[in-house]
Amino acid sequence: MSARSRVPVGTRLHRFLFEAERQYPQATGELSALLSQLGLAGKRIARLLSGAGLADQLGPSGAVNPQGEEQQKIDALANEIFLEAFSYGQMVPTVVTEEMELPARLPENETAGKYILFVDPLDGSSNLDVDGAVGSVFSIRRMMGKGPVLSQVDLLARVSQEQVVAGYFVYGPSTMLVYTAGPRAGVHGFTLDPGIGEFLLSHPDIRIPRRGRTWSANDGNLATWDEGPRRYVEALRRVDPARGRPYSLRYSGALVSDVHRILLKGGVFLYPSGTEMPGGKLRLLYEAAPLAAVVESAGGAATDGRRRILDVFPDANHQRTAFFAGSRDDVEELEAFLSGHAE
Ligand code: P6P
Repeated sequence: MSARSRVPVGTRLHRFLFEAERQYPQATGELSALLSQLGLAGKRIARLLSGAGLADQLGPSGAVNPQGEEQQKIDALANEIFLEAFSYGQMVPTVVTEEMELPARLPENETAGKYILFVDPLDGSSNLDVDGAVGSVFSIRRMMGKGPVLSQVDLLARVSQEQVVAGYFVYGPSTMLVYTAGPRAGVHGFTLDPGIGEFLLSHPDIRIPRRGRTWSANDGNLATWDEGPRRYVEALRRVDPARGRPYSLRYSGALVSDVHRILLKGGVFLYPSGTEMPGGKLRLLYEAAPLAAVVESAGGAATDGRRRILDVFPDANHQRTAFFAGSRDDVEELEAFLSGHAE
């Protein structure tokens, strides 16, 4: 029996991982250790967010992040929380984070650490001023270079190379952890019980519906999009009962929240390139790639419009990408528009 069938809803994350590792005699326990450190960061950020409005932690920090965007105070705090969570444990000597131009080095782990954490500590933080859902996105990959400093070998490797865990926290009415340890391991969702400070299994073995009824994108940018995605959305809007159309638009402006909805309910998320964002807006390494890993492990698809996101070889830590992800049939149809084979 797989671990999934062995542990019921409500099982603690630690027990779930214990049962999952029993399936693999060669398991080292490192995945459990990494997820435990990730879980600590998620819990601390959830607690931070719950009172941010009262502690004058909202609003701009006065700094600008590597993307040239105004950094929110809370972005900097969330970044520190991730760095602290991995500062020990001899696992992660290097962190590529949206909030820092260069990779952060964690000196205590430089003798033995062999994993790189790629993280967007707090995505969609501008939603916080209006108490909207936000998220953290992470991917952890095993180093191939000699380390501890991120080498070109690791930087230029395919984004899914040696990826041991990828996922996100979504901080909404509840706080959830959703992760995949690879296509064969499935996607599992855990909900934080703040009363005991534990993530409990709430969504075992998430499978994305093959087709949905919603599309998620910033409709205000439509006129600036490349032609393919624009014509696809126009098709989604047409009345076509046989195809369950028109689809409904659901867009919060926080990537994690929007993709989480698509993961559970089906449909398609689009952030295309266009005249305003020629290379797309979303970051490849710590936004698109981890979410693509989750969506694909749940049976969906994720592309940059030309190839699977997980097949992309990056050129730089903070590079951006066009991003389309969701139900397999919906993405397949979108790709026909992108390639000009559909009207
Ligand atoms: P727009 C938030 O700033 C973010 O990076 C993602 O969370 C979100 O999907 C996107 O940007 C929203 O961008 O152009 O619609 O405001």
